[in-house]
Amino acid sequence: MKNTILLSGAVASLLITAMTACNQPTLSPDTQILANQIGFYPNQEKVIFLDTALNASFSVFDQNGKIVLKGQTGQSKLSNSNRFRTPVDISELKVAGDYTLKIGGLDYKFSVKDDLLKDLAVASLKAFYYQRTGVAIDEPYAKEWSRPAGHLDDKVMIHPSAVSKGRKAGDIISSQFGWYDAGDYNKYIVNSAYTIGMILSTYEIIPDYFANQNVDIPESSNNIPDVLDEMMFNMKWMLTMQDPADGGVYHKLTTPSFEAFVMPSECKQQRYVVAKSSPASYDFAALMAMASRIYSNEELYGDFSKKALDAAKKAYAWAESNKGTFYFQFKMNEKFDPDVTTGAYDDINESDERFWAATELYLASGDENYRSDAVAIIPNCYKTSTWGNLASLGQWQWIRNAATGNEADKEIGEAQTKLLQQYADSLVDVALTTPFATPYGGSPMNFHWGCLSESCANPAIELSRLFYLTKEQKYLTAAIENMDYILGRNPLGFCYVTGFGVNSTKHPHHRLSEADGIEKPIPGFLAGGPNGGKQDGLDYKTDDPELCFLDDVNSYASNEIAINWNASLVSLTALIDYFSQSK
Ligand code: 9MR
Ligand code: 9MR
Repeated sequence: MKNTILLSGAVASLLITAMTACNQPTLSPDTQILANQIGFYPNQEKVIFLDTALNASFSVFDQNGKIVLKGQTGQSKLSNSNRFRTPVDISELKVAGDYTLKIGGLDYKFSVKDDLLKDLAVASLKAFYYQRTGVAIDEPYAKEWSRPAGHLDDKVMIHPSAVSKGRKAGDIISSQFGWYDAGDYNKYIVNSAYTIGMILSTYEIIPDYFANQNVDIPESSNNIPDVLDEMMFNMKWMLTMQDPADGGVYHKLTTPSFEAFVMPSECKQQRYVVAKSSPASYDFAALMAMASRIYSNEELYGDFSKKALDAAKKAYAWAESNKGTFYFQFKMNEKFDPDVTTGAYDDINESDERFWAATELYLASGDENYRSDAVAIIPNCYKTSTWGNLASLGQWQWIRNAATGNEADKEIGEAQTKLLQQYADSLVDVALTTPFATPYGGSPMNFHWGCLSESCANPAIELSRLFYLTKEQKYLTAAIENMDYILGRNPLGFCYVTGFGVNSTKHPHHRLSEADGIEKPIPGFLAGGPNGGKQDGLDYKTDDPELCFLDDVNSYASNEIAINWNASLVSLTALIDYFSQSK
């Protein structure tokens, strides 16, 4: 039955009187109510779920105790973990305010407001500030999470795997700044390039949203959007990872093994740059070319743009003549000492990295050679990106370029838009079938390492991009549904972002949060999410992939945080917040 807004006429009131007169089933007091714990936008879909099967009427009260909406539960669906989920659709409530839902004898409080995700958008970007290496994280910006500088990286050693003309094993270079990758303290080129590429691609869609955002970082008072300052902090480090002898880019800067859970200033292990790789070099080339376009204002950024484009061309040229130079940590350790056992970001398919790089180099330079490299390997299907498969970063640029490019480019862009549309439509269709009525979460395959970013937020970013192009509401609605999932509309009723919601990640696998002696985790970080792979060997007490999550500091398979996952959160919150304003 369709919900009925009270005050909408005599017929509606009669109907409501009839409904309330019926005997209503009551819910057990421990029934979970599963919903976005931050709330809802006035003009967007609003659905709250019950963790059980129920057919009943409900009422929504405003703060004065007045009934503002009455309705009936929707159809219950069975989930993978064999539980019924029942939707309570309150979308017709369109006035900002604080409300109470009453159903089956239970109360649930929620708010409806504009700018709903504004604070989350700021916090998810501020998270990058907390990850900064080589500088003190100061009290005025960081509050209780301030800390002294660590990992100055002014004496980084050339690992024997990274030897080249002019740099022998054991030589010392400076490779300062940049962010910690994740829960660990290392810095990885592949993931850095991907992270910034994702965020800059969002910046390009809604630059005015970011121009108005104050993240409260040391650079906040300059004339540059905070997001561009924060990305620059890591790009400056990335530029030091290019071997001046030949343009190739070191795969990572790392300690031989992961540090203990201690603060950065207590870490003493020697740090190394290790082997150059072609995927890292292509990723670096792509990002630097992209940044050369976005940071082209010389008054604001000096000669960064020229330097970045030059670095991009050299990295691409190196990768072209060293195709297939993959990072095989195991093989590297057989040949060289010390052994390195930290994150590998190993990827043995580089055609997507090459495609992204050639695309960005073409857009930045106009050089036809890059264009033909890109066009020769342009994908014929569209799927959202991950750190290891980031073709859609390039495909999206062709789509954007359709509006301004020449006829031939326009044709390519339009063909790619069709592919994006097919992909987005498939996501919208899936949402009709899943227990939480979200595109994400219907299949056990959805729950893997980093899934909330890669399979939940990232598809939602593609949906938001298509909404931006078409203004078709169904795409934005589906994107918001996945955001709802992250923020509590899920089997565990859990909000997977630190510092937000009423029941959220408190013990992320994050050295900075764990070692600082502060009870609250650093806010604004997205956890990897439920992961049926259980690679950390912990006892999850269940085999249902959608439930394989532990808010435990040792759970690196489900509860780590990472810059690329936060790039998804930054992008999705900003896009949704921008597109959902009713003003
Ligand atoms: O802390 C490490 C985390 O950042 C990685 O994602 C994870 C997988 O590579 O490894 C974590 O480190 C663990 C290591 O692999 C095994 N010993 C325990 C370490 C800390 O929990
Ligand atoms: O995000 C990465 C995930 O896709 C891989 O399955 C996993 C194991 O190789 O590694 C993840 O990346 C980790 C990186 O290697 C080291 N820093 C922490 C990252 C997040 O767990």
